[in-house]
Amino acid sequence: MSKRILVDCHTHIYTKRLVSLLRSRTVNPRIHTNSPDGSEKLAILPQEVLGGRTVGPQYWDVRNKASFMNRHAIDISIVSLANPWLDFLDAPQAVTSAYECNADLEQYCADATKLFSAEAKGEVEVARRMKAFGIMPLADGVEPKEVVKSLEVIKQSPSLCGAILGSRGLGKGLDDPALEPVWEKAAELGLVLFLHPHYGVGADASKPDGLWGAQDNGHVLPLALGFPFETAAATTRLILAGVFDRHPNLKLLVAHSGGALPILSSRLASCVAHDPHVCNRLKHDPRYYLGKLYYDAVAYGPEELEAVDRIIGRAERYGSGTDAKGGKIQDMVEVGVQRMMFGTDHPFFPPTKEDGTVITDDQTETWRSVTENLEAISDVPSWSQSAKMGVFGKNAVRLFGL
Ligand code: 5CU
Repeated sequence: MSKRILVDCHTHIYTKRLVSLLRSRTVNPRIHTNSPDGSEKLAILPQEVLGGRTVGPQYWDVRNKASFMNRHAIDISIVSLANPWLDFLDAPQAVTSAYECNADLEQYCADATKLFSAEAKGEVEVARRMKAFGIMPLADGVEPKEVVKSLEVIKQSPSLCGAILGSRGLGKGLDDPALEPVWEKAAELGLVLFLHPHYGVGADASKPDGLWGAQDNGHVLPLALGFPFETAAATTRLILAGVFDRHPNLKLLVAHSGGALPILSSRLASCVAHDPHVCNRLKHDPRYYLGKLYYDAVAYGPEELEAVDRIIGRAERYGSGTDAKGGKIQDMVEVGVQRMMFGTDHPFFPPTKEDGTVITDDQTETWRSVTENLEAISDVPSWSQSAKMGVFGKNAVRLFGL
């Protein structure tokens, strides 16, 4: 059995330039020090009126990311900018900022290589250990040709192996026809696009004071439910707009194991089948397209991972029309799992103390959000050892050409 390689395909940072920008702002997204203890808080979610999450160097310092990787035996990280990316900037700022961020991300990876070279332990060649998703200038009013240009820049950047994006696109969502050249270019260049939520669907259940519910539920509702529904809605809009029919080679990695989409996919298929207007514009049953996507394995439980694998595997049955024909589910086991990849969501979800306070100095702690996701992969009953090795890292090595 070959040695395990662990690749973290879902791990975030803010570049130092973005941190300075967030510190200079008086409305969300911003970093402020208005909390009672005066510590810096990152307030990014749209309804987050008070507070935010405690931030420190783990959000921007490469030494911190390297220490986190070494502590958790992560061989390779593909870092991505954290939400809300450049969504909040005006068009000229977004275009300039995308160039700056992509240069800063390249430098971040170079700095990591220097750090890892100084330590030089581990099996993976140091220059391969830190990679990044680039960023496109997706904000209101940006010309699609600027977005296309950014993909060309990303393709030329040695450490960038795809691009992260949210669900807003140029302000009208991802099924905006203006984005057509973007999908075309990403598919042509073979770049993986990583779709990640920020706004939350159903987030309007919040109260004006930002407590999300009649009780103070902290960040639980928007993160656990709002995020996955947003991801499901954004991916569904891409599918229903025929984007994967026109660009079958488009590689889309979907955050949090596809959010709510896998479990709702047969309901989606039924709703489409009952709506000829929508049904007639698609080449396939909606479930087919789930087999064309890639999924992180940030689901925290073996049962959920197994269900996603089966649902993706089942998609093959819907390849040639709108009926379910051929292939038993058992035949499809380990088709889906080859499209799934380990992730941590670092530096979000840091360890907490028993009294509930967040541990901000995280240089020594093992993070539950990591161990839970590792154990979930190890514990999927139907996965062979080689399928698990794929999810730990080999699938990502293959997809990203690492
Ligand atoms: O804690 C949070 O708000 C987040 C976030 O904003 N983005 C993310 O990827 N994970 C957690």
